Amino acid sequence: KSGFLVRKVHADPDGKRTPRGKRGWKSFYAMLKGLVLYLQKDEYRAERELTEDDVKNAVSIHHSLAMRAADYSKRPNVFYLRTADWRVFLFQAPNAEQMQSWITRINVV
Ligand code: I3P
Repeated sequence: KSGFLVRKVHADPDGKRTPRGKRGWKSFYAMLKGLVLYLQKDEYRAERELTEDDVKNAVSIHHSLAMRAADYSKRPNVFYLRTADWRVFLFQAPNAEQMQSWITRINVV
């Protein structure tokens, strides 16, 4: 599965609140491959090799949980991703259908 997602980092490993200045929304082209969610900052290019940033931004979804961010009302179609090391991301999908599709695909693996 792949598509555009806008990401906000809410908590760093061990659930520590991500500090000010690092909490902004950023747009990515996301690709779910196996147990890894790759987030590419630049325009999507299938042939491209992974950059250092791609590796840094990749998220392991092994033992993670995705759920609709019912308590977040500033933007529509937002879901939480809580990872096994207790990081928390918010991701905004382009529409409700895409949001549900990402949640389902992340939780099924
Ligand atoms: C953050 C940025 C986010 C905002 C966040 C700010 O600033 O403005 O958009 O979240 O508020 O800290 P920075 O880019 O300097 O990190 P919202 O869009 O959800 O308001 P927060 O600290 O209350 O999460």
